[in-house]
Amino acid sequence: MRKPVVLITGANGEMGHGLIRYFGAQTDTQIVAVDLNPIEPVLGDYCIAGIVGDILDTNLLQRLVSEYEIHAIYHLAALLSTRSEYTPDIAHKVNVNGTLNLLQLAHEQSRWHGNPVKFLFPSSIACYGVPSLDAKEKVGKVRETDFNCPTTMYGCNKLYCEQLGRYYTFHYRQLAAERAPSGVDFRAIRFPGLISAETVPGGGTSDYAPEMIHAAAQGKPYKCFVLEHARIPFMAMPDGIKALIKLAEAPAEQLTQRVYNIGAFSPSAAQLRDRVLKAFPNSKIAFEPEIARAAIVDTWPADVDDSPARRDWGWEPEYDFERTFKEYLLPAITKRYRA
Ligand code: AKB
Repeated sequence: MRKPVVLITGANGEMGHGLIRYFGAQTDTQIVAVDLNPIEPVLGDYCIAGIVGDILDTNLLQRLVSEYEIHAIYHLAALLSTRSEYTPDIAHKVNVNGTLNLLQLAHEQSRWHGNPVKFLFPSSIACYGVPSLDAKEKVGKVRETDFNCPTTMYGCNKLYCEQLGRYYTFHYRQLAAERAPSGVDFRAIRFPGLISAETVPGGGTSDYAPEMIHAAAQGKPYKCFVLEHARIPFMAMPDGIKALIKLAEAPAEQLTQRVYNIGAFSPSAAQLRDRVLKAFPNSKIAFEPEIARAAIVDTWPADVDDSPARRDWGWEPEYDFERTFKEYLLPAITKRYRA
């Protein structure tokens, strides 16, 4: 008998940690976790299987299909924006071909067990490409359909995968003689920069915020790679996890779109520095911008219009800027580095 499971790819990453802990606390959810590296011991206990493998490996996907009955996929595996700029061809393979493989797997699973397979996809603020700083200041909160002209490979990959998800959900094989729905129920969130107390991200361009905080908590100096004026939306990781779960649970008929912005707070890099200094007065934070990398941040909007998410599935962040520091980051990070 195959076991009904939730599949999580990129399980060792920042979001995987929070999600696996959440599902691990639900007695009725069995998790299969996939990552390129061995599943971290703190996560392994929550999973019925931790599989080391590459989402581009069709043998791995066959193995998953033969052993498990997959009802939901949280496809978190991706090469982030900075890393993708160094190896755009690999980024395309992982971010696009990997997602296509999993959409196909979701379709096959649905055909097999006869129920829709929910496909949760963390998309990104990187889908936007605001043409100038001037426009960024003037435009205010951007809607999902605005400025869909990303300048990064990662942004292009995420934007295209959103379209693939929509295609599988609504238009799959529309010319087939006996057309049937694919069974894929795709839902995506365009996440802002996420800040976790537990993990430090790698290879992203919004990394300056979590890096600055984690460095200060460890008493290490930090050189910030963007300019003081840089401003994009950020979010505390618990809110990010909550959003994915809420979107997954929303009844399909309530969703007026399949890709949603969500926002929480939008500090400038200087405001982040000031808040970190308030918490860790001895920390040494300097601004030494890497011009090309900083320029990517300047193409991402300063704020997003998340009214569709609020209206359709009740999105509301619990953590604003101050609460993120006071009630989430500082207690957890201080404990983590004291230990
Ligand atoms: C990155 O910086 O690449 C990611 C993102 C904004 O999606 N954190």
